[in-house]
Amino acid sequence: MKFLALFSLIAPLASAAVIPDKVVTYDGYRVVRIATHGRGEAIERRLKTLNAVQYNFDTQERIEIAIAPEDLGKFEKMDLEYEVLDEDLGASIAEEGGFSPISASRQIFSSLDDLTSTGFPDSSWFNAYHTFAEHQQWLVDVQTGLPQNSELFEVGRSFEDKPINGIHLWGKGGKDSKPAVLWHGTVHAREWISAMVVEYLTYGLITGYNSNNTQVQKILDSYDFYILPVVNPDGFVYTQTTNRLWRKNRQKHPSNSCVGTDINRNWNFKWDTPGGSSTNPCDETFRGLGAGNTPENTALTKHAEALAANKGIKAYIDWHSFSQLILLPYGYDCNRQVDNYEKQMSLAQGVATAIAGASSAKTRFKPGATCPSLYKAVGGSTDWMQDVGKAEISWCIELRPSGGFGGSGFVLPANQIKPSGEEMWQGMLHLLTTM
Ligand code: 0X9
Ligand code: ZN
Repeated sequence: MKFLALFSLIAPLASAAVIPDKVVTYDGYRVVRIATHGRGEAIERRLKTLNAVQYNFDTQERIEIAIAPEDLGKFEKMDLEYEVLDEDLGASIAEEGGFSPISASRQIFSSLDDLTSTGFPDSSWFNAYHTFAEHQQWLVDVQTGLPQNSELFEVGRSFEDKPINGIHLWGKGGKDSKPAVLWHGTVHAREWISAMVVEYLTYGLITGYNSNNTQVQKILDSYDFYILPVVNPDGFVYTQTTNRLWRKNRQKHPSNSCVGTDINRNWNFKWDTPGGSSTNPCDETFRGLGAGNTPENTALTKHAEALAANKGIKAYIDWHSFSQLILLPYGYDCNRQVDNYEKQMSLAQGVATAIAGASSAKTRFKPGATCPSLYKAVGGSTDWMQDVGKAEISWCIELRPSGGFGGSGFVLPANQIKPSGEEMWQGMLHLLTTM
């Protein structure tokens, strides 16, 4: 009786207290590539006993995984064939550098209206990674560079009620008068380079238009751009406060304590197809309890539907990292080819050539259809945009580094932001002038 009374006093207190998640430092984590020789699933099961984060889902040939220092001994005893990709992931995260945590004076803003411009940004923005609050401010600031031909918009709110917003740019003929070019960045929280590259391209369009660059003017006169650098704000903030390698959103699920849904498995197109997503809320590719049931996906779908119903979607690009790939649909079926495959492939090859020509480093990007060239992925954005959104071009671009690693996968040094942006600018100039 006494115990019950005490318990009923403590229980509400315990459930009211929000215990913050433990911060993961990744100090001493070793990233390895294990050769699986077709035994991927069995090896994956053994690796699940370790405190580790898996990077890839196509385990036929290899598994790339970051292993916690306390489990390195246990891993060695598994006697697997492997190579070391990163001796100390924590050290790479430190080298990524330049990121300043959200300070009390710069909280997450509830609305864009709360922000006033601090002036048109300079290119030093691209010397470092930034907080979500800074990305929001940057949109406000960059918009002042093209006040008559741009506006900011919000497509909806995240699970934690953060704004999912973007910038709309247009040229001659006024807003919403041309077919849409739609760009999404940072659907996967840990893929930080994607927001920076999307912003580099935005910066190029605005500065190019203003400096009377005829090529850029022609592009903006031909298409309405809808650019959303961070479509998964909750996940993105979580990578900066708690866990650098978080991928999903931060949605809670009834009757399961694991958090998060992969927004790129949640699109309402062939969502039920088995094999290209997970039904387990604890997995990185959890598809959600229903198609389109993430608040982020609901907002993005509604926005894309409106563009499709207006002047149509000319080109959609979902910006991810890493592996340096230009991925065409389909992800859900390895045997189905898009109707305009020749056109999309030849454009993608042109983009890859333009990227390689952008610097003496000759960065290689490989074009191909998602399922045959990467893996089966169901409920992905590009399949939806192709078949439901009726986009003419629908790609997922996996940015730097290459699959061979040039840093540590998702953790790319900040001094690679500008080169990544520049090569992609050359790639996009090709696409936007020839598509
Ligand atoms: O698995 C994914 O969602 C993407 N790769 S990532 O390593 N960035 O997670 C590939 C997505 C392929 N495209 C679609 N399925 N739409
Ligand atoms: Zn991704």
